[in-house]
Amino acid sequence: MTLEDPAGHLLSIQSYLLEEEKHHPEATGRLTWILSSITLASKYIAARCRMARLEDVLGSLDSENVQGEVQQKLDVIANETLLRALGKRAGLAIVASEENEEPIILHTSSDPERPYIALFDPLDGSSNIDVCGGVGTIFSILHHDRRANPTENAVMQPGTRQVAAGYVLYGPSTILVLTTGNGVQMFVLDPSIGTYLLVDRDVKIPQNSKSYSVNEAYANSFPEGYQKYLAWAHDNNYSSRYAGAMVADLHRILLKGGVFLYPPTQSSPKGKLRLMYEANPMAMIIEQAGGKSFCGTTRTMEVQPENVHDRVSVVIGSPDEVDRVQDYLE
Ligand code: P6P
Repeated sequence: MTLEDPAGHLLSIQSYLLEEEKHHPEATGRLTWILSSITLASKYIAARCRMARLEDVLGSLDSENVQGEVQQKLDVIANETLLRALGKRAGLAIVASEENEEPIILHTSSDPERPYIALFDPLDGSSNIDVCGGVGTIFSILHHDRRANPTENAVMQPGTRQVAAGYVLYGPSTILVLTTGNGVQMFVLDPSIGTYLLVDRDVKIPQNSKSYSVNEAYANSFPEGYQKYLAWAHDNNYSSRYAGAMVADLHRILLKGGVFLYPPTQSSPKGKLRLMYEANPMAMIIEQAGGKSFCGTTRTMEVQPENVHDRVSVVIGSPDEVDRVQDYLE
């Protein structure tokens, strides 16, 4: 490892965020404070995931979340951890979670000291927990719109208005990938010192790769364009990888290239993935890394949300691979 190598520097995520602040004279430190609370919560969630079977927090509860999905015990633990970490942090006006029906208003819209909104999927792909599969936390930060009335309407902003986005992948190691609009940075948690260390700056997605990621069990109910694309991919020796957790699939695609698809299906005619706290943050990251993201033929980050839990279809990944899917959809 050399000093020219990002991993050659011993740079924690806190030091990176403070370094970034220097490029923004208008920075107040509130965004840094919010992002650091997310990193704190993710360390606790990572520890709970590692100990899940030993602490008997595997499996599901008898409850369902607002999505009508059976909640895993760790879904609730992860959600409560993020709410506890974020709820008391200066700078936040509203917090919205996949696990909560309504956004949580932390302060009235008149408070200029709270310029941000945080949205998150606390444990994406949580059904993988019981089988030690990859799971993740996805987060998105928006500017608060104090003119919104009622206040919770401030959340209804397209993804282009995101200030920051990121995910944490709880896998063989705990990886945090973050963008604040100035490229994509990658950190790895060193559990021996409890700190995320920078390992890669300005990550770029490969232009192309003969690999796609989709749940082909639903292929017969995909719209025709998607079926034609898959037939073309099968004829052109594409490989298929599907982890059942968007964070795990998209982290692989960010590093190795390829395309992730969640088309409309019979059971999810609008698509299954949530716009505000899954598709939009992942789209910001992938676009900042040089990739593309669409909902059908509309750029993901230009979709105007109507509800905080809106679902969308997704085609996201390497630019050449997304373009090829688009050719079959248009
Ligand atoms: P299916 C996890 O539940 C999730 O929201 C995404 O992380 C994942 O890509 C997708 O749903 C998996 O859905 O229908 O293939 O199980």
